[in-house]
Amino acid sequence: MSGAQGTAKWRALDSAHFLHPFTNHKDLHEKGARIIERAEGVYLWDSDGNKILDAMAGLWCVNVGYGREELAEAAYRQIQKLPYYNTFFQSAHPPVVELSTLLAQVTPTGLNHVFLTNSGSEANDTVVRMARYYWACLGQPDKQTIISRHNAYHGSTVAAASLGGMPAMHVQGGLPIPGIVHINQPYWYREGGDTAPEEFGKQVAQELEQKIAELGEHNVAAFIAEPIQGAGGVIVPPDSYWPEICAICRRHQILLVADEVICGFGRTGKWFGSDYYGIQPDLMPIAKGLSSGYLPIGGVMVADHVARVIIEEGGEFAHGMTYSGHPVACAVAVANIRILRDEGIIDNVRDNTGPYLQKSWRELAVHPLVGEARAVGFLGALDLVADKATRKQFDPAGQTGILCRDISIRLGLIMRAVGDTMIISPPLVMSREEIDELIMLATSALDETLAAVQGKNDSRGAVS
Ligand code: PXG
Repeated sequence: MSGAQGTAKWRALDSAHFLHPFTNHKDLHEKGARIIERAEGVYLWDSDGNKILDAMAGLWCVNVGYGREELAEAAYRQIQKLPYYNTFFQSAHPPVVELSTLLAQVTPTGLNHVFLTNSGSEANDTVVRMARYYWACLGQPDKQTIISRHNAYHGSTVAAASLGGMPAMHVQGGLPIPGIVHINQPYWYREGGDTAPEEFGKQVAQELEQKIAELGEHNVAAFIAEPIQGAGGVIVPPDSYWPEICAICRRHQILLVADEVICGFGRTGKWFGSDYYGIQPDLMPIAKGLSSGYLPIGGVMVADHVARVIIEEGGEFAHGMTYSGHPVACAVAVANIRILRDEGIIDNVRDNTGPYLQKSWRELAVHPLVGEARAVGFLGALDLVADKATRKQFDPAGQTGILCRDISIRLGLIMRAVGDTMIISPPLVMSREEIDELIMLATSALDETLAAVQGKNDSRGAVS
């Protein structure tokens, strides 16, 4: 069944049975879900046959684009040969060893070990346990507290949501768990006021040092941050931020955790956000682009000096999942990394399509609705404002973003709204022509949004 009838059937069954993540179900049941049936390259097709340009790469993950036969074949071959075996009890299999070796090659220098998980959330749960375990192995069991940032996103399990700094997540389920505290984020446009960006970057980084002093260095295990905050609104820190953070972590002997779940595997035009900013992390969670989302897999890259302690000083690290190092997911991740490497996809983002996208995207700053347009690699954000001169936000906050998102999707472009910030994270294989289409559609979405907020147009892009 296809077309309107098919859509109605899928929507009815979806409403009847499926509980969606991060969704207000009452709203969804009134509207009905968008049913995506297939995809190719950078395009999706919904059950009504609409073709949609996916400027979010699924959920920041389909880095090599949709429809890569090599990945389907890698999965098929591995399922035939060995669909599952565990990596507990002193077992391994070729795909997990191959992936671990390949990861040691493509990740920053000194990160030559990996602990594998099934998602970014599990990777960050692993970070919490491993960082604390590391210090315990070194005879410093009080070094337990992990410092994170307000408005960070590190996942949705209990520990990962606690690391995250999203108030809406913390109020549900009594989070954060003990031993996790937050400092401010380096969001200059919304929080920097009259302070120059570089000065602001330094100031917020120095909050880390203040927090360490307040807690006592002997109680702090680690600091965790995304090189560029993704789900928080593609927040690009001022250049002064990361060097200061790195220096503080070294000065005080606390582990530096760079959450590369979004920034990893080419998103910034370098293999990792840590390469982009010159960060040398001690632990580095990865997921999403690791398999381009074709199968669920995540992990934590572990620096040699941390791995040495766990291997030589520890006994058994009592942590792991049935599917840690799942052979089929590993085989797909290996094939995916080879595509990224052998086709020069990341270099192309760095040298060709990335600069092209960034230039066009930044030009959207002339639009009356756009306060700031920022972009790095294949990540972009537009902060929508009611008044450009004062950076005044819309009241109520968030509705204009949702309006713009709904208009955008109706026009055939998946752009995501974080409050009143529009964000993109396209597949890394997007061509210049497809970028032109993205910019054209985003411009139309902004124009229609402006007309709607000015009340000139009874837009069909209803607020959800
Ligand atoms: N770290 C970061 C930096 C992430 O962005 C996770 C960890 C957790 O990964 P898993 O695989 O457990 O989802 C993420 C995930 C959004 C959105 O709305 C972003 C994520 C997940 C779901 C929604 O932007 N990022």
